[in-house]
Amino acid sequence: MSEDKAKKPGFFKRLFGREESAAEIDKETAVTETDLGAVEETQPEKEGLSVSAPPEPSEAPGEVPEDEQGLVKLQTGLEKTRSRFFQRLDEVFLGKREIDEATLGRLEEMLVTADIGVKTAYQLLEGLTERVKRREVDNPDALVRHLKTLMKEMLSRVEAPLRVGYGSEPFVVMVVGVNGSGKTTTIAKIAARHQEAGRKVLLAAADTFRAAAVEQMEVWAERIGCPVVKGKDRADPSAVAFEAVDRALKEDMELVLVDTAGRLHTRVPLVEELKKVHRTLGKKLPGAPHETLLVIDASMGQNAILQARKFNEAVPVTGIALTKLDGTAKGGVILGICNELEIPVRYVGVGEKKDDLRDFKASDFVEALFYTADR
Ligand SMILES: Nc1nc2c(ncn2[C@@H]2O[C@H](COP(=O)(O)OP(=O)(O)OP(=O)(O)O)[C@@H](O)[C@H]2O)c(=O)[nH]1
Ligand SMILES: [Mg+2]
Repeated sequence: MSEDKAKKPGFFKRLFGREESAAEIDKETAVTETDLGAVEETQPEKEGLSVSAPPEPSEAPGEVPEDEQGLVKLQTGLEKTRSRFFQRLDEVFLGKREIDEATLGRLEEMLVTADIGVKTAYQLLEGLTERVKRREVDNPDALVRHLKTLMKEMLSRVEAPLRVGYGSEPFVVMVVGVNGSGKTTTIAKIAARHQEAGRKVLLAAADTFRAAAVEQMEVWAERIGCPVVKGKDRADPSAVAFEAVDRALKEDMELVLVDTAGRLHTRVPLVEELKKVHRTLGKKLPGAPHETLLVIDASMGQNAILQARKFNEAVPVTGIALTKLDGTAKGGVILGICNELEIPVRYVGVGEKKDDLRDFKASDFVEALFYTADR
């Protein structure tokens, strides 16, 4: 990159993605910045899925091969995060050819107030400052390149896609998360993927807290073409989970996905309920659940980390699915999650349709974040 280019305002915007107006960003921020307590209240009962009708299935695949199509979705999904991130990075380097102390100060402020979390921000900053001091990095372009490398290193520590072990017994996944985070949708996406690969999948509607949750699960099950175990209204979720594993064992099912309620996670009853479901699964099938997947809505920003900690106290979370990356500018939270929680990130959700789930891959993620159509 020429230094002249770097000097011009808007350089990073042009280099890294489309421009997003400040008004758009503010609007997005205003909607999603809630405290942990407010999360439960502000999760909308959106039209569509959370009531009963899932969105229409994706169109038939076009010319783009599936994996590439998935990458495009990731790139598109990260558009808001990319715009916000680079708009701010752009401001840091405005009119700068070299990296001086003032630039580093602005970079510090930018990273610390980004959605990645203070601890993670300082870790990245430290790595960058070290390079600057050693004179290995002396211009904005090199600094951004190095930032990208550091991010990849950080994220790759938790890259561990869920590998479902198909054995003589069913592989059981218990899915937890606050209401509206995308649990049921993520279950449907995972189920569809395995069902399409010819596996025998069973869904367990153990979110018996509200009737609509069971209905939603049934609609998905029908669409995907797999059976669902449900209890009566307000049935004991553990009983549903037990029955599901029982059926899976009898019918040689290979994968069981257990949905749970997400409400009131800060109150004792839900925590106790989740513990009981977890225990019951293990009693019925030693070793189950083989995965306890925490679904987190990326737009929760830093609250996502708090939520993860709370759930992890209730049941040992073994993996994370980060959803709704497509609807937020706060996708940077993934860095904080990876760095502070050290729980494997299994999936990223980039839309409401059944194909909108990708295995989390650090390199793909960072490349998508830094993606520009011009290259
Ligand atoms: N844009 C987008 N929307 C998503 C994604 N995942 C889920 N959603 C939407 O988020 C809303 C809530 O999803 P659900 O799957 O019902 O969430 P839940 O955690 O099961 O919610 P409760 O059953 O109320 O606890 C629905 O409208 C979904 O379509 C995603 O990756 N991107
Ligand atoms: Mg649900």
